[in-house]
Amino acid sequence: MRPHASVLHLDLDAFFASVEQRDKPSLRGKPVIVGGVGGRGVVATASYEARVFGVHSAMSTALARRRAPHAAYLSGRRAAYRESSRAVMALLHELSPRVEQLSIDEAYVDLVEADVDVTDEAAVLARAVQLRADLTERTEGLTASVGIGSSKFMAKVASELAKPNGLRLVSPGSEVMTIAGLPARAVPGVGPVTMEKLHRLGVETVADLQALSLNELNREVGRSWGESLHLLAFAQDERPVESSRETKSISVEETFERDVRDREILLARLAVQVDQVTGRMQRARLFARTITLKVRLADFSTLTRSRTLHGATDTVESILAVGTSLLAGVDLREGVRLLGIGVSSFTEAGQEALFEVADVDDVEETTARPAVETGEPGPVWRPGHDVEHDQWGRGWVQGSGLGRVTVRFESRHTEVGRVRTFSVDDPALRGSEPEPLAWRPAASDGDDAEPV
Ligand code: TTP
Ligand code: MG
Repeated sequence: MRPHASVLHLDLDAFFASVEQRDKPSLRGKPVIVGGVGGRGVVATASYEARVFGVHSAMSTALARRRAPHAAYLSGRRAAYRESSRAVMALLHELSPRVEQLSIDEAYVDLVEADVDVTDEAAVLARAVQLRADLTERTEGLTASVGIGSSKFMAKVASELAKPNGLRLVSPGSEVMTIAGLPARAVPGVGPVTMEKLHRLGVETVADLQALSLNELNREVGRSWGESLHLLAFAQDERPVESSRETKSISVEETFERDVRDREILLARLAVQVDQVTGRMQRARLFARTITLKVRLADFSTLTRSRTLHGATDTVESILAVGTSLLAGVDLREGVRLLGIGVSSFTEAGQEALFEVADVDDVEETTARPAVETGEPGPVWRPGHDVEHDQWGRGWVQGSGLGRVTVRFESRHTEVGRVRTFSVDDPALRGSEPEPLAWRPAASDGDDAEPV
């Protein structure tokens, strides 16, 4: 924990949905859901207007359609999201050289290296107000929530409390009180596995966690994690803001006080480790194909065992299953000093899947089914995608099917537009790139520099 509130966390509001509302005037103020639109699709995000109906990320689109039948369902335009993300990250780099990007719409900024006096809270707040205004201008209408605190943990909590479209600074001294009422899963590193263990101890909130003795905690979750958890419950978080580099692997390992021969104990530790690794993957929106188990035996010999899967994953279940089977091949009679698990060979495949068209035999979709799913020739008229018409100009696909495509002719800076229907092979109509931002990346901002 730092003496001043000098870590900033920024998270764009309903990011993909907000980009859609920005570019489609008719959807502003309306429920918008972005994700897989096919029968087996999953919601990537929902606008705040759609969240009122109980629609949220990772829910099946089928369930979302039952809860919010009148919402707009769009299949997503990654190029548009990437461009806005890049514009925001560039803005953060103008604020401070130390920016740690966590995902496409989220980053930490170290204000100690920014041109602001971190001992002056009013000055820090003024700088953040400016940042949010600059962001909205540069992205032509998006909003972000910003939290500032004395550690990454506090900055993240603060931005969450500020959501949506808000700013919050947690002053040094008020941290422990601020987090007390939050659910324990707000603590960094606490995933479903740890949460299950904590439930066994009757822990629901951070306050419950604060009330546990270190001994109780260690007994349930293991010593090294127990100690960190105990400190985190009192907002003691020393993690530095690390400038992002491309993430090549994510791993955790643990050295035991005494050599362990009991397979059950090792499996329990492995489960906690997998929980932490998948938490980090999910926050970075990464999916891994290679899983590596590391075991150091009592004689200091170190074994690594890897398996590469056909498809990429980010789930606790699948990574734990591989880890468990790799551990099954290790002779434990010697005793284990250190156990670790790592993942690598990252893809964004899981996220890719959100945008995939559904299987051909899915029958749910009728109006918004892209041509490719019905076996029709011609371009894919996915809902939400950009088109251009010789006479009517720029617009977006509202729906398609039965050889017809419905287009609304409007764009970022126009009034709400009119809807027209065309034959899918109308030569005057074609797919288009998203309308670019006026902002342009500096020449050196190549794609390679992006962690997501
Ligand atoms: P989030 O920041 O988690 O969500 P959000 O920006 O939509 O909403 P909030 O205002 O609560 O921050 O994720 C950022 C974007 O990442 C989101 O708009 C869509 C995408 N995403 C996925 O593709 N899959 C997911 O499972 C999640 C959670 C997000
Ligand atoms: Mg967000």
